[in-house]
Amino acid sequence: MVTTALIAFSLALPASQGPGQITLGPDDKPAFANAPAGFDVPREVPKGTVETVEYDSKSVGTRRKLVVYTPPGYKAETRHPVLYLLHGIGGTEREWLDSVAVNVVLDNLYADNKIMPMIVVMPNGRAQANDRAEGNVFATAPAFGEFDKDLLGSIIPFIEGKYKVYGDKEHRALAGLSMGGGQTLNFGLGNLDKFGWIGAFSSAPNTFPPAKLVPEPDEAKKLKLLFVSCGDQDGLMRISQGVHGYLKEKGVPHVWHVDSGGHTWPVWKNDLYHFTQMIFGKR
Ligand code: FER
Repeated sequence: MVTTALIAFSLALPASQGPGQITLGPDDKPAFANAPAGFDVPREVPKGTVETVEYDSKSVGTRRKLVVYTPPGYKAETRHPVLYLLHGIGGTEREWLDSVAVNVVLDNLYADNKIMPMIVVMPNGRAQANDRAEGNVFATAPAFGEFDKDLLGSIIPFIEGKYKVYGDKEHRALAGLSMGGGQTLNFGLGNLDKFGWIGAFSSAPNTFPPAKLVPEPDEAKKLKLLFVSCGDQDGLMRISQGVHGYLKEKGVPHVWHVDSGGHTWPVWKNDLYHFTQMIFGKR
């Protein structure tokens, strides 16, 4: 397993060696305060459930794993909205859960009446037969580009068959960090009929150029939420800045949140805390 810390280290290289120089502009500031202390610490509140399940991937041709969180009180009779949450280049379907207790964050937010009850699906975005984070994970980048076929063709139908969920874009969100942020922008903005809520955290160089991402700005304006964020010390900042600048120029409403921090988990935990409160409406 290649740790995110190693990738964070490589992205913290001096600008001359790293992926890009960071120059902050006047728009590049936080949209939110930090999540309150203890937001990710278990409390005496009703608990959701986490399970790992397997599905047949038609596009990869293998049986693959994904992690599913169902909220407290989930009953198979009640329909729920679904957030598909994608990991980074060094991760697998376990990365979000192993790095931040996604279930605890959501249980606490739910107990505080701050989120709608939702199912969170954490798939493996490396769409290839060996989908473990082994060896040179950067060499697996092309497989992240193939993941849309698996997500749309196998994962979403599997989830909608197995769980009691809504099947429309108003009840389907896509979010991810780094490689998963790029996938979210590429696949979410590329399938505006499928996703109503999009959250791209610290997106990586797999992100399509803005004009390819948003060829028809009027269509993207119909999204319920487009959330773009990055840490102010992240060597990949220029990618998110480019997306924000283009959306602004084209008048596409979006949240632009520049957190303090690098290409690291404190930033993504905060994104999870805020993004989940903004999707699927209010209780
Ligand atoms: C790159 C730098 C970073 C790249 C991918 C990443 C594909 C991804 C980082 C992550 O997911 O944390 O040049 O190229």
